[in-house]
Amino acid sequence: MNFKESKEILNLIKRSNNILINLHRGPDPDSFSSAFSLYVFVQSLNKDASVLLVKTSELSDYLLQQKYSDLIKFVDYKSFDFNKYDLFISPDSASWQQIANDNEVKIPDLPIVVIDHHSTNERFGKINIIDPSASSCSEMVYKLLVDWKFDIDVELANILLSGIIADTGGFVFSDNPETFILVSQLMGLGANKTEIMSKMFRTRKFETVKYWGICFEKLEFDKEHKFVWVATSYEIENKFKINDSNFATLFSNIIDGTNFGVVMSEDEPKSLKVSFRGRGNFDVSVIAKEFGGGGHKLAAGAKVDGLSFGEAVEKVLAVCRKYAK
Ligand SMILES: [Mn+2]
Repeated sequence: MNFKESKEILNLIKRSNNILINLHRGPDPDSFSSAFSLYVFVQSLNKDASVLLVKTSELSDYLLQQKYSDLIKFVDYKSFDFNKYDLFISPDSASWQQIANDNEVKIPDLPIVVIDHHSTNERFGKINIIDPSASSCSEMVYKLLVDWKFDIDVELANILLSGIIADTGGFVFSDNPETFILVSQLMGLGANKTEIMSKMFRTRKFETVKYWGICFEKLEFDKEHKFVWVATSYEIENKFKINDSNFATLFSNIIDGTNFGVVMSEDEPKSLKVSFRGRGNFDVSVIAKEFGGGGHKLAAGAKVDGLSFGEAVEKVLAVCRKYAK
């Protein structure tokens, strides 16, 4: 058994009929892959299942092209009626806030199974499997499916591998040898690593690359504190409307002489999305935490709401400088 909780979770699923599975706000491919892998499994047991996403979130171009993306139910957790459901499975989500995207929405009164690899996870479930050494939640779901002796077909192997590839930034952010053993197993089941990598990292719209040009142009180097940063206002975001630029992951953390990179974008007026990407041994998750965000040592994120663009950017930079020392 990969997890001591595997059997208990399986029993819980078997006893349930209407099952909810969530994507976290601003879903990434790992959120998507882990949720729909669980969806496929639950469906195989003839259960009714729904995959929920808070309606304030948008899907990236990459996710829009994936099978199952049209099954996502966009919901307002504030008014959602949980009554007819008997189980809530939450993959890749560190807190209820990351699911509901609203501090006022209370955790629903039904059994919750939390499966996550964020060290910042708040353990808000009845059963919580948290493994910060896992590269991705998809890796954990794969191990659960193995424990449940599920017959993983080529399609599911591809979905699972996509989640692992995404969260490791194309195998850059993982040093756990076990991850590569699991990757090898998924490839053995028919998953196509080259095709996934090509679609995820080497296929971008022309407009996205032009948008990156603006980010490069605006990139600043704080030499004293050894980090680079860029901030784009709502005016720019609204003009390009690019919801999956990946500038942070691809470029903000490759610059010589830096410990980390910060990419800020005002996606909505007075709502600044902040992505931190560490380099080497620098832990950016502590900076994200100061803003109520979270994530991993080398990749973390947060949101700063309610301040003007200039004020929000200054606030983020001040905290970055505090931790840079
Ligand atoms: Mn993840």
